[in-house]
Amino acid sequence: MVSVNSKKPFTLVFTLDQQNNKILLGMKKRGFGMNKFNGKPRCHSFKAPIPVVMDSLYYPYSNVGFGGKLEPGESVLQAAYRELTEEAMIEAHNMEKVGINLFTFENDPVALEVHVYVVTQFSGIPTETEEMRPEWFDYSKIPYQQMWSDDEQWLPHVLDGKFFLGEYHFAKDQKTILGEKLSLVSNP
Ligand code: 6OG
Repeated sequence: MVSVNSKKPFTLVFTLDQQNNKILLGMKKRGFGMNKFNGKPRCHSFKAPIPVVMDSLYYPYSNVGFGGKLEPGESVLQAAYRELTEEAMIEAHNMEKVGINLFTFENDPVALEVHVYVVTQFSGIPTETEEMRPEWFDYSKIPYQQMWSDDEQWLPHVLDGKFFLGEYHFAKDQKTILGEKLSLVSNP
């Protein structure tokens, strides 16, 4: 879809309470995706907070999953466990890979390769950290308007038990999707 010079790996973890159909999101308080709810991903080259040119009606908050970049010598899976503990203060007992997103941005040769995981068993109580404020949401009330624009397209399939491969090319405003491709795989 777009030519990139390099890909940087990130993790993004969604913790699910499958008995009650709830998903744990984090209000990101700083960094890339600040004021979005996320499962949690991160990128080195975008550490600076997004300037306030963001449309505050469109992104009043940033709700995200939990995750981030890899530390030296760390595998993607190890990073996923570590990030969830660092950001939500819980310890995952399982970690299932449910998809991969490749994010590219207008005029940026660096792509983000975000590995998405689901956790269904954990110990501890989600607790606010310097970076994130965790909150449980019903599957039917996920605040997509406060999340990255791509989430609404692939996250429902994750909740439906599918494995996905996504590619999203963003405009400079970091919310307009200029190009996209989503493939679903039932049994990878
Ligand atoms: P730090 O910068 O705090 O973590 N991330 C994205 N997540 C979604 N759903 N869509 C995007 O569209 C994203 N771009 C980045 C990956 C960055 C976190 O944000 C995620 C990381 O978990 C562009 O290290």
